[in-house]
Parts: sequence; C-alpha cells; structure tokens
Amino acid sequence: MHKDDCIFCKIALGKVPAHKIYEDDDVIAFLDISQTTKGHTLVIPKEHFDNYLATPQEVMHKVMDVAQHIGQAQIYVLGAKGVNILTNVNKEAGQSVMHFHVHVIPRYISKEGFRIEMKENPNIKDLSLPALAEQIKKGL
Ligand code: DGP
Repeated sequence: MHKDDCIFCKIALGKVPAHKIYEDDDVIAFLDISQTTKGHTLVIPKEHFDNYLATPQEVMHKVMDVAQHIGQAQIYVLGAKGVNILTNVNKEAGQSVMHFHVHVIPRYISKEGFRIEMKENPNIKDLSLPALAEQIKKGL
C-alpha cells in the first residue's frame, strides 16, 4: 500500500527522482538529499509503513539486510572508517518523514557531521533499574 502524500512512497513508485543505489521487489535504497556525510543513504520498504515499529518483521528484516550491505559497501568502496545505522520513530525521536527508513551514514572522521551522545541524564531521579527492567519486560 502507498500513501498519496508520502514523499518516500513517491520515490518508491518512481514518481519523484532519487539517486538510487539498490532496488528489488520490496526494498529501495537511495542517497539522502541532505548528505550528513559523503554517501549518507536511506533504505526503505517500498510499501508504506509509518516507522520501524509499525513494520512487519519480514519486511523489516529485508530492509535491515540491505542496510547491512550498504554499510559494508561504504567501508569497502568509499573508505569509511565506521558507519552509523539509525532509524527514528516518531517526531519526538527526530523522525521527519513518516515512512520507515533506515539511515546508513558512513563515518570518516569521528564527530564529523553529527554526533549521537548518550550520557547520564541528571534530571532523572529516584530510578529503580530493577523495577524499570520488570516494567519493560511486562510489555514483551
Ligand atoms: P528523518 O529525520 O529520520 O525522518 O530523516 C528523513 C531524511 O529524509 C532526512 O535526512 C532528509 C531525507 N529526505 C527528505 N525528503 C527527501 C527527498 O525528497 N529525497 C531524498 N533523497 N531524501 C529526502
């Protein structure tokens, strides 16, 4: 299924041009219009799913397989020294295009372009890690 107002559906259908790197029946990969680093690529399912969490497992696996291959190619062909594989879910996490996509971002120099920094949040207080782990476990 496709959504009429979705830019990535339009790319998947060939209605909007993109610099394609890979395509099969289910998945397409193309250069991100905003090159965070040289070779920044997006991998998407052709069918519309809003995000990673809303995507059927079989489709998600196909997308991740292609993302792995692209990351390997970025190292072998572009000479990247590292790769970030990233997907955002919902606007609170930075998702701006609501069609599941995986960013494959080659890294040449550390801290170039962008940086994901996970540090302890001093505003989180009175946290019980055992209770939190149990809470999340209940949702599985
Ligand atoms: P996110 O913030 O995770 O939803 O990333 C969306 C990315 O999609 C962002 O890096 C820019 C890219 N993007 C948006 N519109 C287009 C487009 O029309 N063509 C291409 N190639 N990339 C696009």
